[in-house]
Amino acid sequence: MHRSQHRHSSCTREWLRPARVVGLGRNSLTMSPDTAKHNGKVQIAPLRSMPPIERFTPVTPHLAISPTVSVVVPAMNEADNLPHVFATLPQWIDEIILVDGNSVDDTVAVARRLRPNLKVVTQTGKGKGDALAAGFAAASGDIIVMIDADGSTDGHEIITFVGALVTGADFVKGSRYAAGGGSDDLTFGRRLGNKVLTGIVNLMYGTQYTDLCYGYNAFWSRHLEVLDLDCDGFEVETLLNVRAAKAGLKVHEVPSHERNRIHGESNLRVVRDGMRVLKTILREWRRQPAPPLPKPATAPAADRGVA
Ligand SMILES: Nc1nc2c(ncn2[C@@H]2O[C@H](COP(=O)(O)OP(=O)(O)OP(=O)(O)O)[C@@H](O)[C@H]2O)c(=O)[nH]1
Ligand SMILES: [Mg+2]
Repeated sequence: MHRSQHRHSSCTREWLRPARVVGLGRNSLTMSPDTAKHNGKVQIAPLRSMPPIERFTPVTPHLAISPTVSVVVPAMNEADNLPHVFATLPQWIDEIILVDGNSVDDTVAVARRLRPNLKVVTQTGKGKGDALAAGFAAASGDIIVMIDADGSTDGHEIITFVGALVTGADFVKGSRYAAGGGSDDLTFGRRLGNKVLTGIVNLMYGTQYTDLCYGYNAFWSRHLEVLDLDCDGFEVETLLNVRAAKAGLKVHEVPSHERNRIHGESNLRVVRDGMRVLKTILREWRRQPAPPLPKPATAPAADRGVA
């Protein structure tokens, strides 16, 4: 057999054997059998459970994902901020759901003008928690991302949340305190309150959260049942974080930078809402543990939806 033919056939045989990359040297990749070097390029054998290639949406020049992504935006009188917020949302998002809190400004009209295919949900109850519950119920994506409508959360960061989900997390928390995160918005009082409340949750639930009351989070929609959102106000993020821990979800934190609200007034009242958060933490402690995790529909998250 000609030498080059021999090289080619041994390479093909190698390619057919299942396995994974086992080491990355300075100039070389140590391969175990489901990778192979062909014409100088490393090739990785397709995973058995991978969806067909048409199901993948490119999200960066280096990454394509197969799960669909819904973004839920609670908004109450945010007409002036929505153009800024929507301008940061990436094109590859499958669905945007605006949950209108009976706004008295042009929130809904502005949103529809910016994104004609937007889904609008008008909440029937009161508060951000109620709005998010309604938005989550209306979402059809495999992944749900929640962001604020006041310009404080940046849609460009969505890829970081989605990236953590497709590589194995069940629930991803934005954190202003993780390395790379920050806030232009936290006053001394809010920072202190958030720190104390985060510490209480970590102590009670064995978590290692660095942030608790932050509105930028994402999760697989299949976990909606265990998250079982049933609250009204700004305690909503705490409830999600505590329920995720109680249900044994794999929670990752990703750094996020919170900006100041661009226009309008905050709806948060530090003492009132701080007390609601504390009550939520204690009430959840007294309640039954969350029901067991649902079985994944197919393979583990890390095996699905990332290319
Ligand atoms: N639909 C709906 N949205 C709400 C309600 N309350 C707050 N929101 C939205 O929830 C998001 C967060 O509310 P903010 O008032 O900014 O509260 P915050 O971010 O904790 O406070 P700041 O840091 O001061 O902005 C914003 O997009 C609000 O428009 C509500 O009752 N219904
Ligand atoms: Mg805000």
